[in-house]
Amino acid sequence: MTEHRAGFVTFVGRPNVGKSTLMNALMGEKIAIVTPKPQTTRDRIVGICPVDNGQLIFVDTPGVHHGKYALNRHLREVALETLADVDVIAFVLDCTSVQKSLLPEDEEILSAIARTEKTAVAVLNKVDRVHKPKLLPILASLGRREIFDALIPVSAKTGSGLDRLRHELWERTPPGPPLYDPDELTDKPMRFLVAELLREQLMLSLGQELPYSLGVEIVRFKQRDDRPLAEIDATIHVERSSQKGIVLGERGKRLKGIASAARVAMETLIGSPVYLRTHVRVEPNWTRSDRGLKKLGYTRTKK
Ligand SMILES: Nc1nc2c(ncn2[C@@H]2O[C@H](COP(=O)(O)OP(=O)(O)OP(=O)(O)O)[C@@H](O)[C@H]2O)c(=O)[nH]1
Ligand SMILES: [Mg+2]
Repeated sequence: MTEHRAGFVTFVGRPNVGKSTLMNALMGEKIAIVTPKPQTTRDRIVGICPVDNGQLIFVDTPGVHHGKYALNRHLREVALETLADVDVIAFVLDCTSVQKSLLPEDEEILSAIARTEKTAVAVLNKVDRVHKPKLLPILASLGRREIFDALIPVSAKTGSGLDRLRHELWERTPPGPPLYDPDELTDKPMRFLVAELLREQLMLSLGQELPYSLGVEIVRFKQRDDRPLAEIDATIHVERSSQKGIVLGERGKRLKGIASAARVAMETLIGSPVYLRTHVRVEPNWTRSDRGLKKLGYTRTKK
């Protein structure tokens, strides 16, 4: 019998490169929400994946972005702090947006990875969208850095390269006993996952700017004892009263559609009918101050 292994692998990179899609694809389960908009993920999220004789534990992180607000800084710190707590680092790039040069955020991540002196691999995601020869300059440039043990082109969307990626990560997982209960899928409570599903629908339905101003708080989550029904009350926080009107839409129609889509997703997750009530509240400029972040639960205490 081979030795039992268990270890943490984090996905780190700029926003929108596909870190969350990648974690979900490797898990075969939807753990983290995914949208076409940058800065979707706001917390570190653990996905526990059973593999042969062991556990591969994925840690999804927020995208590293040099924005000026407190929320941008918080997300960057959450991501970079995670590097210290894992066994293997997977640096994720979107090969449709990098051909030759890396952005300052990428450089910052690379320096942080180098400082950890940990095992790292580079994952070039979204290969379904580029002509393979176009990858050569970026592969060469990453190779020259001497930070990465392996350079792995993948498509989280089509699944191409994922078996190799899983294998490469597993090869680098240290020996050790299981770190989580084998029946667990994530470290996050149902309340968190449910809030995320509503935030996902809000982000998908609202225009370019608004998604960053949105925060979702589950104020009540109750599974009924007398029948299979989860009763959920959610508060959607926005930063300005004009945004409240946009979220609600004409006679509340937009929010009704969003809440209905979120409810369906929650029912799939929970496995029972859901009664979802939503309420929109203005929390002025919450993304711009540490106080605002704290109010919405974005604190840096780990896990
Ligand atoms: N074509 C293509 N699209 C992809 C692939 N992987 C992810 N995407 C898309 O890229 C967008 C961003 O994906 P996410 O997984 O949310 O990216 P992320 O890196 O987690 O983003 P943040 O949480 O904002 O840091 C979504 O629209 C995904 O569907 C891929 O392999 N190919
Ligand atoms: Mg993400």
